[in-house]
Amino acid sequence: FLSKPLTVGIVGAAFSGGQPRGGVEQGPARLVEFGLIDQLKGLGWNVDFDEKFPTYEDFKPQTENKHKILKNVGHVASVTKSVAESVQKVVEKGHLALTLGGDHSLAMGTVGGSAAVHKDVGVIWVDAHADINTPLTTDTGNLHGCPVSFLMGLEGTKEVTELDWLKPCLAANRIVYIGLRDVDAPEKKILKDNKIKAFSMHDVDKHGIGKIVEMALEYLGRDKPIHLSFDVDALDPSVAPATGTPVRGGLTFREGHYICEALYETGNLVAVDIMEVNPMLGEQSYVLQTIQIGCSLARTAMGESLL
Ligand code: B3U
Ligand code: MN
Ligand code: MN
Repeated sequence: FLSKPLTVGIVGAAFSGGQPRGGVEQGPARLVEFGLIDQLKGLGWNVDFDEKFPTYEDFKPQTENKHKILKNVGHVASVTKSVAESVQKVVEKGHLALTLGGDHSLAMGTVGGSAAVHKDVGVIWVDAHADINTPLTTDTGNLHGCPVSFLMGLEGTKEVTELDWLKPCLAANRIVYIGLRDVDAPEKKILKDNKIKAFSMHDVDKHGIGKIVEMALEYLGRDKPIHLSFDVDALDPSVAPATGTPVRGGLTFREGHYICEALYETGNLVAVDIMEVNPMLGEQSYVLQTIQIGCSLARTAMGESLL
């Protein structure tokens, strides 16, 4: 699905408005500062990168949030719309879209953008959380817990008119989760009712990560374009501590990287998101460790191998 010579378009999504903790908007800048661009060039990629990516401050709406529970809807809507346009442009050119987050509400934009080009895209959503709350089920009102329901157009999403730029673009059978371990009760019901393929940490323990990725690819189709949306909180907090909602019992360092390596090997990746790196959380050494991992996940998804 990618044209030669291989080119990656970097979408720096410096945005934290889908959740309450500041700092995650600094993720992209810190990943770039750490040398990600040169690392990707070192792997042989042409890198399309605009140094001054938007801060999205001027995307703030003039009007107040009118929703009872959902927070910050107008801002999330305008930012995700812009991200969708950026990702779509990259993918249309036959380039890999690498989005650096930023919180995971941004995936409404990233998946929206890739699905606009590839109707049959399969999403591999690596996360501790299912991020499939709807406006009717969310407890927190944080939109980073809801992007998948908006992508699917589940009950209650259509009423959120700010987000109606996003048309339902993801069928329930075009996503596979890996790493789940903190799923709200109504989300469990949504996963069940819609027969959504989800591998929890229990399944990773049971089958091993090799088998899990194989089953995920078998399910989505080996000849289909793939969008990897990687929330670093899928990793164990001992591996990636600097993130807003860490949950113990997560993927090991190797399991996380294995997923990226195996998806690269398919040759079918069209988009990769590295989300929820928050450089403001925790001690400097923990922050650095998490930034390093954000970079190495991206590199392994783009061909860096151990041998
Ligand atoms: N399910 C909860 C918690 C959560 C979701 N995603 C993250 N946290 N990172 C919610 O807010 O919807
Ligand atoms: Mn997430
Ligand atoms: Mn998460």
